[in-house]
Amino acid sequence: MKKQKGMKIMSDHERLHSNENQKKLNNLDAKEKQLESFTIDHTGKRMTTNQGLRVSNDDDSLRAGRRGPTIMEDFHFREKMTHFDHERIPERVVHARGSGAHGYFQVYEPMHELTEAGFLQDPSKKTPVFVRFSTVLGSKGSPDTARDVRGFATKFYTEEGIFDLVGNNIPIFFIQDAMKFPDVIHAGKPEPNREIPQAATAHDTFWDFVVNNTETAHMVLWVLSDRGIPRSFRMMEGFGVHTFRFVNKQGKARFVKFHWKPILGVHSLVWEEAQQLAGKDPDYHRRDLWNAIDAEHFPEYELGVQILEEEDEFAFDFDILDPTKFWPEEDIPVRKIGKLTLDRNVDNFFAETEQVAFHVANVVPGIDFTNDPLLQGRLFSYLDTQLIRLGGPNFHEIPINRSVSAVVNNQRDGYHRMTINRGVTSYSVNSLQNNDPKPSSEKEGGYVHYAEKVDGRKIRERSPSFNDHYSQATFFWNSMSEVEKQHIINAFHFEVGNVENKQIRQRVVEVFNNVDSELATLIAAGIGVDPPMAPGGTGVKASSPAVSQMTTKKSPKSRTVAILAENGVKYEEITQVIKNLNIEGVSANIISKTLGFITCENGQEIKVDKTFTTSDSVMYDAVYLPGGTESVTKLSEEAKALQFIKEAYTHAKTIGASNEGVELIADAQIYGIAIASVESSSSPINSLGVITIRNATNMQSFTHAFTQGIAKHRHWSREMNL
Ligand code: HDE
Repeated sequence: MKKQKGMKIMSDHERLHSNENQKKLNNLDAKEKQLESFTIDHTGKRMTTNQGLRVSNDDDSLRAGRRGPTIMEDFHFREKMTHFDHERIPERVVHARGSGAHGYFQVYEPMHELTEAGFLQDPSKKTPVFVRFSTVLGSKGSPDTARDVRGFATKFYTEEGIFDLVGNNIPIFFIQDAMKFPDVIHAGKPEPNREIPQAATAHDTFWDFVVNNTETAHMVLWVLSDRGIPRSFRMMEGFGVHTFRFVNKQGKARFVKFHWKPILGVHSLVWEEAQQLAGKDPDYHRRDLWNAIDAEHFPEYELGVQILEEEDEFAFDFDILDPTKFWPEEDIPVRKIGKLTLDRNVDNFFAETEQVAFHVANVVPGIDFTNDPLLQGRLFSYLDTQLIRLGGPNFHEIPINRSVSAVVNNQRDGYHRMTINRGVTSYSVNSLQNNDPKPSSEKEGGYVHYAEKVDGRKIRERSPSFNDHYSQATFFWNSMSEVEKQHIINAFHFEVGNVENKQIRQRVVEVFNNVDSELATLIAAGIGVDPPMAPGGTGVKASSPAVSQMTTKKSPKSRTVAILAENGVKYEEITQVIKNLNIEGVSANIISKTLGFITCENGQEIKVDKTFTTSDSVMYDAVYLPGGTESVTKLSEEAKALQFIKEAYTHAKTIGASNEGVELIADAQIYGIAIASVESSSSPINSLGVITIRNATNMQSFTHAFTQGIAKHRHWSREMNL
């Protein structure tokens, strides 16, 4: 059942005395109750000023005579305009473009052996969460589908305080030391003289940084892989990236890496599609997330952990404190310990998604840090950035950031302080108020940092164990399927092909020659520079099947199909297919030349959802072409319809066609595949994900084959056929 939202705000008196609402509130979780008390619904209400005064006219300013000047006395005008003038806050310096949703987390079994974290103990308990997904480089209004890393930040509102898992969709990072973060971001952001290009790394400064800071090589390969252009926030993994610590009640610590594994599998767009979407629907991922939750296809991710005993800290040929390295799942398996479900869209983007403030240092007892130098720097940056972005030290009081456990301390004052702290003392130790609030011992739930032994001289030096920049990059390259490798090469050709400085382009080839000679040679072939001068590579032969997307989970659930139809379409065919698709969790849109209704062959009317002008094949996962001579003839004369089909084919999407609809495949100039003919039997024919049928008495076997095709996500072998 969808959760009930949008209750009107009430006074405390009303709230206490409304049994019905009291019942509703009791059913909401702690965080929702808290948010609800700040939520207002305007329905049926009278307009007031911010002082609660009823407003008599909101259209005309107060003026001296009908054609005279506005009068200073007009407090309503001044208040309205002043508020408007101040409605913007600085966007995030990175991850400015994002989308959020509410949900909950449930652990599968008590985790006390590994950690004392309270929210990881009771499988019957739902911990409220808020998740914000984002791109990194683009401004707040930039397109969702830019090639970039995606942020995956989760705020757990636990009973012991807030735990923020501020992760990305790639398990490693560009740099090894936080000191370099401003540099890598400055290099990736638009160039400072003319502020070009927006939300893109395909420019000189980024690649100049890469060739001069070779620790980036591994991450660059990941971003240029399909991971850089996810199909949906719902279909990407999340990673805590750094090595963290789990500590149990007995004080035993282990190293841990956090993973989010999407139930729908890990899937990506194709680059051309991502570029088209940036223009046709820049809100593609935001819309996808919102629509999926609205349709109750709640996004789900399992929380996975990789655990390493402290005594194995040095058992690997990389340093576990180096954030440019991941732990191969084949060596350290990912144990799935719980599930995150996102089941509620926000009520207000600004109040929730824009004002949410994550901080890597927000941890609970049982979760601790390591000396990863990137993590150490982040522990400073996140609190600091909120001070400018949210305008002062009280941002933890903004509803979306409030802890559900009581916040009690001697911190006072500052801009927009909401809490009214009673009493005369705001210091400790005090005797006037019994030294309240008192700290808690570890036993009473007080957070105690893991007592790691640290001993060293003050130096600005990197550990030699961080020096290998290439072995895992080769390992990742080796793990890619042929199709994935080709996509990476294409991405290099686009990215580095846009670099104007030839010397930088040449150096890209030299840097990636250290990873793999074939890779470097293939890069060079598309960017107008020489192939590598000498064979390179690291000699790493191993691979990690877990990092390839080819073996990921497949499901048709929540996918969308475009059905192209005109007057004269076969009613039985189209309605049976839609019904069967819906049973499989696939939704369908009918697309035609104009909005309104189309009249089917039997005279029945069907509503049109979108037109060829308001939609595009890149907005759908698959295309279906139903039969009906008149409909098919009209579509065959509609250039945009034929382009729709051809483009879906080029982007390796499933295409289904029945009876006369099959003819549109050749009309769209798709050749070289087997399709059903008039003489065919009534079984569906599947050729490279193009599923056709003729002469069937019902559409069951067709829809079955079609849905299986959709579940595959893309038919990559088709790319080799183009
Ligand atoms: Fe962030 N990062 N980051 N980052 N990061 C921010 O904090 C920073 C890094 C990540 O949806 C900022 O509130 C430094 C790695 C996400 O609101 C800022 C370093 C990972 C989000 C910041 C890193 C991330 C941010 C900007 C290198 C994956 C968006 C706004 C030491 C594990 C959170 C803000 C949201 C946001 C600093 C590297 C993830 C400036 C200094 C590695 C998902 O504080």
